[in-house]
This record gives sequence, C-alpha cells and structure tokens, in this order.
Amino acid sequence: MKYFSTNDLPLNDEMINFWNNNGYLVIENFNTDKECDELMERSSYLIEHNNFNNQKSIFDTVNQAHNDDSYFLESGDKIRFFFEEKANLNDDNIEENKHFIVNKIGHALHDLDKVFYKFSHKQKLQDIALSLGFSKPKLLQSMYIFKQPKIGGEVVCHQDSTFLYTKPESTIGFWFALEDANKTNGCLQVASGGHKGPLRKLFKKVDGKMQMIDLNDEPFPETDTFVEVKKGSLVLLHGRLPHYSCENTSLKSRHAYTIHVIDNNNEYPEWNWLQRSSIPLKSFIND
Ligand SMILES: O=C(O)CCC(=O)C(=O)O
Repeated sequence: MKYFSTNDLPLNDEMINFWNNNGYLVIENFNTDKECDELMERSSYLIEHNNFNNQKSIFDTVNQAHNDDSYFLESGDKIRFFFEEKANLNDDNIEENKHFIVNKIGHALHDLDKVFYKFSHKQKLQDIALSLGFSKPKLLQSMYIFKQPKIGGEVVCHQDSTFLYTKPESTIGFWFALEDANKTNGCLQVASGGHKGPLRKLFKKVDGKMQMIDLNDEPFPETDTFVEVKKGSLVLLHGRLPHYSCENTSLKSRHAYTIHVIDNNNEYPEWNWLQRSSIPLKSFIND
C-alpha cells in the first residue's frame, strides 16, 4: 500500500508504474474537507427532500435483489435512492430514520445536481483521466455510498467492467473518500495486481432480462490490501481489479462518492444495464 500526493499530479512515472502493477492508486488530500463536507451536506439535503412514499428499493450485492427492479434499472439518467438490506422499511421508520437507512444514491448525480456537478467536473480529473490513457473520457455513472453505521451492507468482490462494459474495456472508477475509511468501518479491499487476470462475468441484458453471464471460472485472487484512507483521498480502481468492502458494523459511517468513467471511442453495448435515454454523457470539462 502506497499513498501518493497531489504534488505529483497529473500522474508521475512512479504513480503510473504503481497503477500498472497494482490496478489501483491512492492520492491523498485530493479534495479539501470543505469540498467533502459540501457533498455530505448535499446528500443529506437530497434525502431530506426526497419523497420515499412510493418506493422501497433495496441495493444488496449479496442477494442481488435489485437486478430485476425497474426503479434500479432505469436509474442511469436519474437521481434515485436505494435502501440498506438490513433497514427496517416500515413507513414510520423511513420517516424517522431516513438519513440512516439509505445505502446509496445513483446514478446521474454528476449530471443532474449542481453541487455534485461542481465536484465531478474538474480539469484536474480530466488530467488524471488522460494520464491513465483515456482519449475521450466520459462520466458514465455516479454513486453516493453511505456505508451506514451498524447496517452498512457488504459489497461482494467484483470487477467494475462486469457491470459497465465497453468494447474494448475502458472502465475506471474514481472513488472519493468523504470520511476516513478504515478496517473498522468497511474500507475498500483490493486484490492488488488482480486487474491482470481475466474478466470473470458480464451483467448482460438477454431477452429483456438482466443475467449474470460467466466468462471465465478462474477464482478471484484473495483481496490482500485494506485501502485505509483519510477523508479527501481519491482512489482510482481499474475496471478489472477485484475489489470488495465488508459490512460496517461500527458506529461510524463511511461516506464515499464514486464516478465511473469510460472512453467514448469504445463501443458501449446496448445490453449494459445502464442506459441513458435522456441526457448524453459528458466529459470532465468542456461539455
Ligand atoms: O464503496 C464501496 O464499498 C464499494 C464501491 C465499489 O465497489 C465501486 O465503486 O465500484
């Protein structure tokens, strides 16, 4: 595990080597505390002003209950709210505890909300994307992940290209720590170097229904690195890197914001779950 500094941005040779060898990269102090706090306050505002009466959609990577859920499958160009699997979803509890039972908000915060837009569209992110090899980086999805105290669900080990696939593959995750993330509150865990292995699965629409298609049965290598990071850190994740986070059983939340980026020069198949009917994809800047 190595921590890099914003002094070496966009990405110096050591960072590029680390990225190529390990499939992830941590840049500390990428965002100020104020920028992180603004996003946290905005997520709280969005929850406060959302009407939860008509939907009780759960995001649960263990049982994959959301896979047939149109509220989820049509959220690629919307701002939608997904509950924790362990949350009590009776109406009174939703009203009283709404700030502590949402698992995530997704998937077009970066396009549709002005505070998230400002956080997501920056020259320094564009510079990083170009250093990582993108020629036309486009922001495909964004998620605000709460990892709530006590009930924050596990995210099972996966490769992001399984869920956001381009041909050839190009997906990279930009994961922003809005609070300290550590072993106690369910930080990311990665299998360093595991991005050199094959893509194992594809989440693909077949005959109008989402299915998990096996491509390669080689098991994932064990995750060997706890990505413990401070508030303000940026973690870059290669689309083939197996990564995971355990349940948060602690009393402390672990808020994070992620953007997944693809190269617009690459084909984005229409069998991907995430389809955008209303708004074209934007770049980090000048779109
Ligand atoms: O934040 C987490 O716990 C998991 C995030 C993740 O898997 C992702 O952004 O691809």
